[in-house]
Amino acid sequence: MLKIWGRTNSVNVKKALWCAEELGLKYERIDAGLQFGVVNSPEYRKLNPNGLVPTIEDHGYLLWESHAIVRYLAAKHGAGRLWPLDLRQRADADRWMDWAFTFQAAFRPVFWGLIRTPPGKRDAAAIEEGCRKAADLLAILDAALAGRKYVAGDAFTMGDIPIGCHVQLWMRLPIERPSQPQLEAWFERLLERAPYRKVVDIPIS
Ligand SMILES: N[C@@H](CCC(=O)N[C@@H](CS)C(=O)NCC(=O)O)C(=O)O
Repeated sequence: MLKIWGRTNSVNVKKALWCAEELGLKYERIDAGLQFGVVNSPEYRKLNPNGLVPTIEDHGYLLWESHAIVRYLAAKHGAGRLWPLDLRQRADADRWMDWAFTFQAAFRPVFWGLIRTPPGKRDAAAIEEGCRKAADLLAILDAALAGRKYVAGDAFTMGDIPIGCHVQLWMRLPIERPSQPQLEAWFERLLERAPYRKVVDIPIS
């Protein structure tokens, strides 16, 4: 059976879990990272020398890097659905997957500042700047979503998965957000999906 190492509140682990859920895969999840430790043990470092989550093992095949995991699972089990067969549609999906790391870098000070830093130690200026940069980037996605339901067209694909995990945090954190109607409508469409509600839209911690 597919094994997925990683704590459920990690945004990168959520990407692997959401993809597996969308594909209807059976998997075993093993807690690892932050309070669970595990990632610095010699045994885990043999699976993933970075000491990060997620990592998967699929019948003896080891893979780390969340977006590579999403691509692998989508290609293996979701050809013509999560994994677009049309080259340009797949490139579109790939584009938004890679872009999600650009968004993650800009947004990280906001998430870490508000959720993983005690109130007395927060850097308000860094949080504010992160919010501004994140909103500016999301304006690009908001515009791209005009006239399409999902990031790579009218069908849900792997391209929606990484950025969909980051946008859940953006939408649920107690921050001011500019009105971005296409982005909000897309988030509502993601919320209609049971796998998204199950593993992504969970309380933030
Ligand atoms: N680029 C990697 C980044 C992985 C990463 O930074 N994972 C974080 C969780 S989101 C982690 O392992 N942090 C250390 C920990 O949880 O102990 C990926 O996408 O898989």
